[in-house]
Amino acid sequence: MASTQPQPRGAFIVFEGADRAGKSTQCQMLVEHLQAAGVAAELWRFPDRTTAIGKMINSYLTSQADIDDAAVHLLFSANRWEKREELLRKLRAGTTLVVDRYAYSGVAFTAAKGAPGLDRAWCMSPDEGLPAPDAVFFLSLTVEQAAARGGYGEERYEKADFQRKVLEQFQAMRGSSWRVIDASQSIEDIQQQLREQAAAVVARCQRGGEPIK
Ligand code: T5A
Ligand code: NA
Repeated sequence: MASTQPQPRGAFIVFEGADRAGKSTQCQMLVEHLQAAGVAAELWRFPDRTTAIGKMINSYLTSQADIDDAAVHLLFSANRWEKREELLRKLRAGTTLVVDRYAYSGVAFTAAKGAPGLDRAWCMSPDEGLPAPDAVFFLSLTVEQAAARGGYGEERYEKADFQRKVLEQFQAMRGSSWRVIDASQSIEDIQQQLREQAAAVVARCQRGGEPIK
């Protein structure tokens, strides 16, 4: 009979939040902290702009290419699917993955467009079957607070009205694995809270998390 004993493995931690909430800053700091504490950990990000699909996504985000809304949504999802095997391999080998954006961004940004036929249910379907994270750290920041951070950048989605709709979509997806962190605090205060939360998730997975699928 196959063993159903939980196996020790790495933790799958995802960071989400609207643009400029501080995700990349905090992910980087958290991975360095985990590594310094002797935890095997890697920083990943989506979109992964280094792959062939990722290069198409980058052209779209920087407005060098126009791509149909449904088609680009499927590209963002495909960019996660092409990393799935490696992601599972790393987690099973005991490496904790700290991932800067994942499928929730995929759903939130496309559904926020309000395009006919591209409702949240449609947006979620291509990501069905991807591994589910052990924890989602949602960095919560209002559009006004984000704008006070020097404003949005030049990329396609970095507009206040659109970001408001993105935040509504994220709000509708909050689940039991989500931890909402007030991202208007200082970088150090946020990091301290994230370290405590991450330590608990990593320890749980090291003891033997639920099998990752
Ligand atoms: N997207 C993504 C989709 O449409 N579908 C998908 O499936 C996926 C995965 C690119 C775009 O792609 C979309 C969403 C995005 O629009 P990206 O490459 O992750 O996604 O976006 P970036 O532009 O790199 O990152 P963000 O704009 O989201 O910013 P971050 O990472 O949240 O913020 P960060 O850390 O770079 O900080 C922003 C600024 O604020 C300062 C930092 O120093 C920096 O200047 N800052 C703070 N200032 C004050 N207090 C704090 N606590 C601060 N923390 C950071
Ligand atoms: Na970022």
